[in-house]
Amino acid sequence: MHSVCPHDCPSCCSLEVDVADGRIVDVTGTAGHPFTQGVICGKVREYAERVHSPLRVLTPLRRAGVKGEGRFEPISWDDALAEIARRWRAIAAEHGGEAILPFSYAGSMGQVQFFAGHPLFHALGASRLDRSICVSTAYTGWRATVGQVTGNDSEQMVGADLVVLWGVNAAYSTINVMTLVKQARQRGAHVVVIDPYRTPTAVQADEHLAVRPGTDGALALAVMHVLIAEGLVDRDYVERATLGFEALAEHVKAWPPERVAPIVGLDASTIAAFARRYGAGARAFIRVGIGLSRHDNGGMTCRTIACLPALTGAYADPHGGALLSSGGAFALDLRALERPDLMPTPPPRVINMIRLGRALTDPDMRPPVKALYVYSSNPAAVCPNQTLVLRGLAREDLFTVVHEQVMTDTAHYADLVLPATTSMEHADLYRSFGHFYFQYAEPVIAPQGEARSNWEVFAALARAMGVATDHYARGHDAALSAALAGGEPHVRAVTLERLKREKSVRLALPRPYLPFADGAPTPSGKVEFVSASLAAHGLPALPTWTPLAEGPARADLVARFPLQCIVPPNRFFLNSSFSQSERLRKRQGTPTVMLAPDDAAARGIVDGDAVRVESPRGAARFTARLTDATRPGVVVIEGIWWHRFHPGGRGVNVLTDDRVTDMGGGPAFHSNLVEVTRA
Ligand SMILES: Nc1nc2c(c(=O)[nH]1)N[C@H]1C(S)=C(S)[C@@H](COP(=O)(O)OP(=O)(O)OC[C@H]3O[C@@H](n4cnc5c(=O)[nH]c(N)nc54)[C@H](O)[C@@H]3O)O[C@H]1N2
Ligand SMILES: Nc1nc2c(c(=O)[nH]1)N[C@H]1C(S)=C(S)[C@@H](COP(=O)(O)OP(=O)(O)OC[C@H]3O[C@@H](n4cnc5c(=O)[nH]c(N)nc54)[C@H](O)[C@@H]3O)O[C@H]1N2
Ligand code: SF4
Ligand SMILES: [Mo]
Repeated sequence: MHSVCPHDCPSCCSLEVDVADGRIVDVTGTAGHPFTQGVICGKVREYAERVHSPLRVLTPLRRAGVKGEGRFEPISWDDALAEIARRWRAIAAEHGGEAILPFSYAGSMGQVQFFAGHPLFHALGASRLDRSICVSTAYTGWRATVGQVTGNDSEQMVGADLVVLWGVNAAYSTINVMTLVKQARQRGAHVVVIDPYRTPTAVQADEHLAVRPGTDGALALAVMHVLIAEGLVDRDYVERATLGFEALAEHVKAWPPERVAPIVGLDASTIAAFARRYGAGARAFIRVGIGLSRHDNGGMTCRTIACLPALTGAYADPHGGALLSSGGAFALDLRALERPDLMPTPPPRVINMIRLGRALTDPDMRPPVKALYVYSSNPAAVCPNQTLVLRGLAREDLFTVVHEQVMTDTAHYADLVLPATTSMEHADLYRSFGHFYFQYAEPVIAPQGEARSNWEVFAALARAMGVATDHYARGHDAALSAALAGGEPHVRAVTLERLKREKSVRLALPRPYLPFADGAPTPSGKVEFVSASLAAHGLPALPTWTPLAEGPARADLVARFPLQCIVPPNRFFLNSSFSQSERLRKRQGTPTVMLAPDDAAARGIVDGDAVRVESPRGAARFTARLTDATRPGVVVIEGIWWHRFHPGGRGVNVLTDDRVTDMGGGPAFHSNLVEVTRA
């Protein structure tokens, strides 16, 4: 039976599911889907184990122990819904609607489940959540240069001469890109990976540029310096499609490879050779990862990289260009799903999700957050500054509801846990952030236990609270149809009827898709080397590089925390999802920190030692893995383990900070200084 992977992964794979006796028995990738091409990751191959997990929540539960302990007793749906309505009414009456905070992210990328709560919470006048944890920084930077979060279709990279995988570990995070990379390589493309450590993606490349974390902006400036100094610029493209070339040319004179070399940690000759290779022709495709934006300077980094194909004219080449994300191409009319018209005026306050810990513990919050409703996210594990998040979640006076598929770390802190359906049990429409196909999936099995979808629960809560009932009464198909019909023309061409019939429908975009061939949807209509909108926000108008707020330039911190620590995804979890799986935990091994042998020797650490990693925020325990895959001075902690499976009971995000990056209010997950010691 057909399905679609619901997870927050650019691949958004089309799935074939074998079902027997109402249970999932096997999940594989759809061979005929042009992007999936029959390949899916090792996580979703084990989906049967997730759907039928012993940690699955199957009935509503009420807390029977202290917060965090995880003792619960079953209750009925009617009792759970009545209790929520009673508590919310009392809280809203005493403190106002803003004392209620919804908290969600992309547990499901299905548009019904993702947006299901917005109309209810808007109608309640609840605090709004800035869903900034993943792409905000990258998208804000990208838009500054090219106006829209889209780019050249990665299927087009197959014909490229040069493929650059810049800050993306596709072998883990979007495996189908590797299918395309391999095809490009077989046709003769040279593949370069730019990443602080030698990832499995880098191992498969022709060349690995091991930059220091947070220095890609400087590297891109040096590339521009060489392109311009050596006349490797497409004058015709620059003339017709860009703004501010003269100012850029003057500006990058100050960024020769010799100056940049000590910043990025590569030889000047290596940088110049990369620039010349990039400038050799327009048939160069850059796949930019969102991972590299998770730094203090991450927005500017993405903005700067987006300038490169505009210098060489690669944006106009059928096999060149760049893609950060295809997300903005799915230009639905979100008002139909979110219903901002239901909000009171003035609209309620906005709380940045990466500062959840602060929102829950700050004594100056007016009104205080008294009710938290978590769905499609596991903030106890994934949010930065975990210590503060857990302190907030432990508050006795906070009424917390968690709607979940599995008993997560966050669920352990709930007053009420509600059972959620998986994508195998509900219908939804999926958009991707790596390809250009809308997909639709029907349920393939019945809801497990008493599980209900986000839409069903919010519809029931809307009835119980007596708000937004019309929206839910019309049903999710009506909302989806309206969102499609109100979208941009290439979205409008995709109807729900067609999706139900064909399952996967490409956006009505031309092939090859060259959105920036003659300009870009910025205020000037051009690819902007100079951005007046950034200047208006007090940011540099020209691409530039600034040292990390928490990096080697911070002598005060470096004395105590001399190592840079990045915290990218691991292979077998997806954020914290799949950490529930015993099988995948086994394959993943144990929470580890990768250390260069020299750094380890200087600390008397040998491979396999239990170590303590400490940042200015706190400390957690890991197993040391000595490897020359990372350079001295840079340590790597992959993946997010649930606390209860972590030695010491605290995870990686104890180390990370909740300060915001240069743009978009996103987190600087990878800008950490740490020290590692033997435990
Ligand atoms: N297996 C697996 N797959 C996933 C996820 C997962 O947790 N596990 N998460 C999913 C989600 S939510 C997302 S948003 C996507 C993320 O996927 P992408 O945005 O495509 O990025 P990642 O693969 O996370 O990229 C992280 C890479 O960036 C590198 N990096 C870190 N700092 C720098 C830097 O300063 N410069 C450069 N050049 N590189 C740097 C890291 O070392 C790592 O290899 O993946 C999705 N897919
Ligand atoms: N250290 C570190 N921290 C990170 C990152 C990193 O690279 N390093 N990456 C960050 C990124 S990119 C992201 S996107 C965030 C992700 O953070 P989250 O979005 O919180 O991701 P998950 O940990 O996958 O948790 C999603 C939860 O939603 C549940 N769920 C799935 N579908 C549904 C549904 O339909 N209904 C309901 N009610 N629940 C559902 C799943 O069971 C799962 O527990 O984490 C961030 N945190
Ligand atoms: S997690 Fe990503 S690669 Fe794995 S099946 Fe889902 S969409 Fe495909
Ligand atoms: Mo993400």
